Amino acid sequence: MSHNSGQGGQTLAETLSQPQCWAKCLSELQASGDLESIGRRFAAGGEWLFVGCGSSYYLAQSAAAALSAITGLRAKAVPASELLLFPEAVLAGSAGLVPVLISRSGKTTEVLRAAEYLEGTRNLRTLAVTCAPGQPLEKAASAAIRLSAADEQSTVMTRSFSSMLLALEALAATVAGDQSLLENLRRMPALAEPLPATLHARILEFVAANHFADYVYLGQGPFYGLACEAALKITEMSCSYAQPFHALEFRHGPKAILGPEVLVTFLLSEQGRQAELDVLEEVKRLGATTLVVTNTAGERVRANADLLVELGFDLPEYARLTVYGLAGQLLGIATALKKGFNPDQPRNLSRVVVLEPAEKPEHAAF
Ligand code: F1P
Repeated sequence: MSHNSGQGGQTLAETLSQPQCWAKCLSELQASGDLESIGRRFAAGGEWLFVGCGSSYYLAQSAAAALSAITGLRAKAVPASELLLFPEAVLAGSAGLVPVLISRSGKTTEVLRAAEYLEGTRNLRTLAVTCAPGQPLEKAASAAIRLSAADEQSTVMTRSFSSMLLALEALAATVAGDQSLLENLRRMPALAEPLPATLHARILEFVAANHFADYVYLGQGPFYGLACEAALKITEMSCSYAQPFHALEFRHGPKAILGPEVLVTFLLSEQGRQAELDVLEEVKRLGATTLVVTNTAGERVRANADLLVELGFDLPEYARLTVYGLAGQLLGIATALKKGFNPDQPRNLSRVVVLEPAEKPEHAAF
């Protein structure tokens, strides 16, 4: 069966192609030697700043958390607009900063202006991460990681998100000199290969059998950015209302909305597992429907998950991070189709947000 025909066929085909795409991106990066040369060039940096917009910002959040855990270096993520509008707050106290500008298209105005500001006004050397070589971002930055194989035709980002995150994890492993993590990252795509098709079928069935009014996505540490991205997927594709939270933050007010028509998706970490499982049990007790993505499900997960996605990969947590994005992408596609939306033509969205010069605020950085 071709996944390329009909409504949402393009987005679905790109989503399902991820394991092959990851393998290709990693082998091209290995062949080019880019990660080693970029790692050497920026190794002296004491702090990393990941910058993007939309999905690329959420990927920046996960990449910052992953880089800190892998290298022990300080890292944070901001939307490009925050850097442009509040540069003193974002850059306060930073020394030896390595800014990483993330943009699938390499054309998003805010990201380009951030690159120009950091390179020009701040005299900092920046790294671009993009799926579109030859675009203005690559020219504005001092170095670039290019992932042409991950580019999409779709407006909504799926494999570009996961592949750019994977490349940044491989860069972190290179900076840390962690050969074992690099090898595990390279083993991951083959292990993930059977997952998209089976998960797609299960999610279609789950969506057909249930009605949801609201969507919540929970994750801690590097999973928080992935939770934000999953919420964005269902919003972009199906025009549903969705909110992401750090899992334990959900208790502090938001749980008021819980009921059977609220689908709560948990991206369970290993590090925070016990505390996150307590939230899962509470959410279930309060009557919500739950979707759990985890590597290994124990009894507590099984008893509280309405839909369980158990990866079962013999890999460390940071080598399988990108795979946790798949369920949210497929849920977005299935929900869009059920609600009569076409994921290939998301309402009100364009593939790139390009601002006219007239919209440039009167501010030093912007
Ligand atoms: C980022 C982005 C997308 C989003 C939207 C517009 O683009 O915000 O995440 O889906 O349709 O662009 P980029 O800077 O990564 O190209």
